[in-house]
Amino acid sequence: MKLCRFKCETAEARIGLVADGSVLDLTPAGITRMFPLLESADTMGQLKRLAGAKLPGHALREVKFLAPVEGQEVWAAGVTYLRSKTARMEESDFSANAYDKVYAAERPEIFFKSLPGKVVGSGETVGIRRDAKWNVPEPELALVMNSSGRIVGHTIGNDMSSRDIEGENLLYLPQAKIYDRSCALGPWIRLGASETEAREWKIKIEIKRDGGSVFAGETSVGQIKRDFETLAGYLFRSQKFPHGAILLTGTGVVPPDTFTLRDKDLIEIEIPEIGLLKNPVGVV
Ligand code: DO4
Ligand code: MG
Repeated sequence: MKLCRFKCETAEARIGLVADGSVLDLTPAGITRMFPLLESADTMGQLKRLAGAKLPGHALREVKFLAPVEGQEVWAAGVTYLRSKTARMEESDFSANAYDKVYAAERPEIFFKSLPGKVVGSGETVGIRRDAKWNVPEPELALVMNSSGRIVGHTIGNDMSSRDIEGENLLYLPQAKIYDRSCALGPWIRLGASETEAREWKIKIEIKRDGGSVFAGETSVGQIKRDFETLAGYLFRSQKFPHGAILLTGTGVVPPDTFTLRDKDLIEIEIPEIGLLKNPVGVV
């Protein structure tokens, strides 16, 4: 089941279920936030009952999907794929040892990525920093956790990164990762998939410029070195998330070192079992 936040005709955010090319509007049934559903011990049962109720539907083209995030902070795990470790060790002699060590260490790298209100949804512009020369998208599977730390769903994330800033000095990582429009999530949350199922999924990315394709790549979720419970467990250690949390699981696709994003590029990230996250690029 795919749970979404969307707008249609009016400015208010509505909650819906995406199925068969349309969105079933759950708002008239009193569902005005995803939060209670994600906290519920029987999310799927509740949604199945709602899916059978007489509720209005909207064609996909009539709605604007909003980032599927309410009060959740967004965090990110790093260097979870061998590809990410190798690329980062090549990017910086200064930091190579740190990346090598964190890949092998018991404790994962986890960093803060975004406040919920700063996340952009599908169709909205993601940012590249005006003071960076080497900017890339990072297509990642995102875990959606409720306030108990239970993984209740998955969505698609883009952990936009400025590689020259990150490569200059590891202590610049927050500036390479956190700035306006640096985090995209969407288009919605896929509920009910186990980790075993998710590990079969592919993550695909294509970057378009002036109508043509300038980079395409893919990876498999199964290549993530750490299991999801461990990643979620570290995030929730000694820290409470009363609104739940979202955790990006790391990138396994790195464009060649000659590639940098440009203003007006279009980034498409697809996990077929979830959907397509599509964002134009703008300088911030
Ligand atoms: O340590 C740098 C960031 C790593 C990251 O974002 C990733 O591997 O996806
Ligand atoms: Mg990343």
